[in-house]
Parts: sequence; structure tokens; C-alpha cells
Amino acid sequence: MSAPSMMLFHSPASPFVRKVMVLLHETGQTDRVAVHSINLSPVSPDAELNQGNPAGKIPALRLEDGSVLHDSRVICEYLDLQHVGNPLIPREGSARWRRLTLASLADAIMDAAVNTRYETFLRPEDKRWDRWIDAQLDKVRRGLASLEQEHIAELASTFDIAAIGVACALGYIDFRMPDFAWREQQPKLAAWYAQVSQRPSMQATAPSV
Ligand SMILES: N[C@@H](CCC(=O)N[C@@H](CS)C(=O)NCC(=O)O)C(=O)O
Repeated sequence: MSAPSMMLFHSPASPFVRKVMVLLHETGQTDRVAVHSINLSPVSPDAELNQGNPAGKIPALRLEDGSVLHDSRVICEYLDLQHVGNPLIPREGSARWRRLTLASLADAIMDAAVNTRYETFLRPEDKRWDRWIDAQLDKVRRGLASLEQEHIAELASTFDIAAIGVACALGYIDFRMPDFAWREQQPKLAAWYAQVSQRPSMQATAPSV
């Protein structure tokens, strides 16, 4: 086995990092990437991460030649071009735009959930803004309702970039917002999630602090 040629800036709690990790597992590429775990928040940046990645967010992937790829969408697209199995991001046609749009909805749910976490955990209590938190949670609710009512069949049709994104978003909600109680309103999504959570790629990447 050769040494990993790439390095992934990583945190075990980040749903965006998890997307990349799940894709690596699903495509048999985990050995190619060394994981470099860091402690990060918007107010405690990491100097090494900031090099070649001015936004200072994870995930970022350092390639063998020293160049850095970000964000999770770009990294997933890059890694999906590096294996010989079935692509997890359709290369062309309407399927590409459908699946990427579903993946974008998953990212939007993650963004709103991560923003909620920062507002409720990081920001000093006397500076918190309830209306802003409510607005972020409304984005999560609308996103989950749309998945349940409009997209469940296409979501369940294959475990690709769209399904990976939604599974990681739901995993993050359960991890950081255990009282959110989304399953009652979204029973089909809950059943789908219970099933995909059993995949080795999901089990191996379950979030932790
Ligand atoms: N659009 C980015 C979002 C990444 C993101 O928000 N990552 C969070 C961790 S979950 C982060 O790095 N936060 C630190 C910061 O915002 O400075 C992606 O898809 O990778």
C-alpha cells in the first residue's frame, strides 16, 4: 500500500467533511487521503488551513503538488473523477443537474443547521438573536419538508452525491439538534435515513466531538 498522496483538513463533527469522507469510502479511496484533524470555529481559525484557502473553512484538500481544493462540492467532484467505479456525480445530461440541485438543497440544510449551532453555542448569550435562529431553523424545516413531499423517490433511487449530502445533513441534525424531532413530520425520509445509515460508509463516519 503506498502512502496517501493527499491531505484532508478534517473535523469529525463537520457534515461537509463527512460528505467527502463518505464519498471516499463509497469509492474505495480512503487510503489515498491522510486525515488532518483540526479544532476550528469562525472565531478560532487555523493558520495552516488558511494557506491556499482564505475562507479558512473545512473541508479543504491539499493535493500532492501542494495546491489546495475547496469547498466540499469541488473536492467531491475532484475525487469522483479519480476512481474507476460508477460515478457518484452524473457526468452529463439532466441527471447531473437534478442530482446537483438535490445536493445543493442538502448543503443549504447543513449551512442553516451549522449557522444555528454557531448562534446558539458560540455566540455569547446576551448577543443571540432569536429571530435569526428561527429563520435558520425555518430553512431546515422547509428543506426537509421539500425532500419528504417532492423528492423522496429520486433521493432513494441511488446512493450518490445527492443522497450522501442529505444523509450527512440528517446526521448533523441528529448530532447537534437531538430535540429537533423531524421524523414525525417526515416519515418517508426517516425510513430512508434509517436504511442508509447502516451503510459501512455512514457507520465509519458518524459524527463525534
Ligand atoms: N460551503 C462549504 C461550507 C463549509 C463549512 O461551513 N464548514 C464549517 C465547518 S462545518 C467551517 O469550516 N466553519 C469555520 C468557519 O466558518 O470559519 C463547503 O461545502 O465545504
